[in-house]
Amino acid sequence: MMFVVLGNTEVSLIPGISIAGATAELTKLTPPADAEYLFYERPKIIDTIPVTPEGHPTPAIITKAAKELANFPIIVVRGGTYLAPLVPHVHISSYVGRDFRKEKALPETREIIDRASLFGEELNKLNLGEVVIGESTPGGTTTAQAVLWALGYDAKTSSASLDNPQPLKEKVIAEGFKRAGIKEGELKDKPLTALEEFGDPMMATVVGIARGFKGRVILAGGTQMLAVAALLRAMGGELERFTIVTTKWVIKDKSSTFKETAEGLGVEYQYANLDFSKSKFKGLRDYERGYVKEGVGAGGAAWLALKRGFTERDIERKVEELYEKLTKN
Ligand code: AAM
Repeated sequence: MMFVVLGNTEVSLIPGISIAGATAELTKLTPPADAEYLFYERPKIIDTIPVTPEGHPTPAIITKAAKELANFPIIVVRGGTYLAPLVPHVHISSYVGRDFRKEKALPETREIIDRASLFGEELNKLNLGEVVIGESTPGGTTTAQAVLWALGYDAKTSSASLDNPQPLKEKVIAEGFKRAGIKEGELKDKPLTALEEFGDPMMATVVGIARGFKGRVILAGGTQMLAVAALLRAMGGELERFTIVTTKWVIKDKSSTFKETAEGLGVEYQYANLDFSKSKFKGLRDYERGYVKEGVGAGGAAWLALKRGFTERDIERKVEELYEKLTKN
């Protein structure tokens, strides 16, 4: 079973920080549109799938391809977004993360974690064994880096962009740390405070579900899931039952410290080895150059399909087919 947790943060509105949407304003719609696209031919809330300003398609296309091939269930979870997705979903909250340069990002952290963990506890009764949890949270690599720094990890998170805006992220985080009056590592024993000050509702929701559910958890994402793992560890959890499953494009990203940070944290990871270099479409071929990379649990969804006997080539073919459909209608 797969969950896709939706979150928004005002951080995605800072010019230049996120390209997980055609414009900064449209990043507000990316999470619900990603979720809707998993179930329909195109999103409902907006007529086109989320794209970068240069038109690269959302990684939800990979998640959708894997889902259509392997037919596993996906439950959408609204961790906290501006708008509700127009698909059946679990409602945890409607709180959007605030701009942490100006105020606490998520004063509602405890409420979100409590509700999400109640949901996780109920899942125990379904004997699922394992769950895969993905995310869609534009601007989320910046909140993830802020949380990792607050917890004492000298990490660089990845980005939906080919040019990871690290200097901008670092400036924004420095402003947030100044506002909160803290230094790197100062919240290493205070994960809840780190989340309140710098986090986003996706992280709080995944932490809650992961603490309530007692089975194996596949954290389906890139460097944002490192922040989730770091929070879980700081809360005293063992990381043995967690594996981060991401994509080759995150592993290859030299602008981030995915491998080093995962190893430092002691969390296991795997990746899906998809290859779009032979695609007919530039938007997909550009994934090989480092655009987009991961999101909407793409790596974890591919992993689920592979486990059910499909191959990477099957997934690539299905993605191509879905993209073709979008260009025709
Ligand atoms: C989610 N939807 C996306 C997308 N993601 N649509 C297009 N491109 C993406 N990369 P950043 O911090 O740079 O905004 O990256 C995080 C976002 O990128 C998340 O929403 C993740 O799911 C992915």
